[in-house]
Amino acid sequence: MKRYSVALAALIVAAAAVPGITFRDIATRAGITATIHSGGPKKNYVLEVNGSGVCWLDHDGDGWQDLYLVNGATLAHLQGKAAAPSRTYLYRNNGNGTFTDVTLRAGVARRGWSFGCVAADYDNDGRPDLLITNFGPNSLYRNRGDDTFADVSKRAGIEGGAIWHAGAAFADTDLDGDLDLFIPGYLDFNLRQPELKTCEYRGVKVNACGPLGCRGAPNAFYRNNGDGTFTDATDAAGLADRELYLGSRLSKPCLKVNGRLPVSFNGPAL
Ligand SMILES: [Ca+2]
Ligand SMILES: [Ca+2]
Ligand SMILES: [Ca+2]
Repeated sequence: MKRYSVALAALIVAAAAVPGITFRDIATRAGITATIHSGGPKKNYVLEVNGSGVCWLDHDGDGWQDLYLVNGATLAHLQGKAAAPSRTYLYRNNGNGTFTDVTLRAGVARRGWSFGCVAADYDNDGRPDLLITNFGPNSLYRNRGDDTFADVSKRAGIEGGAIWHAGAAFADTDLDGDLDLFIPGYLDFNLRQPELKTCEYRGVKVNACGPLGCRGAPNAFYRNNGDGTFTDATDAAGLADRELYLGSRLSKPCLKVNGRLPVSFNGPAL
């Protein structure tokens, strides 16, 4: 658990190397005060090690980028022994350096263990929609255009089953004008697996040793049908992950190959 800060440490370090550029942490003053959870402080399971993602999107079309914060949960919640400690957050940009929490009004509060998000206009209505990748079935929220979203996960057919999803990417792979969707599976994880063994990282004993020896989870590629639904075309597209690598991050290079955007994801199981 940690207090979320807009001033990311990596950015601060990078800025320090550039004369004349400095960053200040203004998260609290800006009204971004969400608490982000990722298991307990001991990090006995690999599920607790990864943090969660953020999306910038202008959900209400006022020209100001709004902020969506994905959130995690606890093992007790996963086991049904406790309520989720928090939820996801949508902060509306007020255009004056401050943000307002509009999550509940917008209908995008999700309580559970989520990892990533992608803002994209999957239904081509000109408004950004939100895909949330979860430990478990994924979530898709359609932007209604009235500052609210509809949960269309089941109808869209992109939930993907009870596996660990981390990253995702939209791309119009067949050039029909509709964004298709690739969601790699990360780890085949359940709480029956043993807790992490303590290891050393740069001479310090830590519990978070990474997914050493864990099997990966399968990928899914969904072709956009253009009517608000997707069809699982993983095998037909040649994107089935027979070796069960660990898919966690995605990139869409600007380079086009034969007029198409290639999508890559990270490498083999450790
Ligand atoms: Ca906005
Ligand atoms: Ca849309
Ligand atoms: Ca397409």
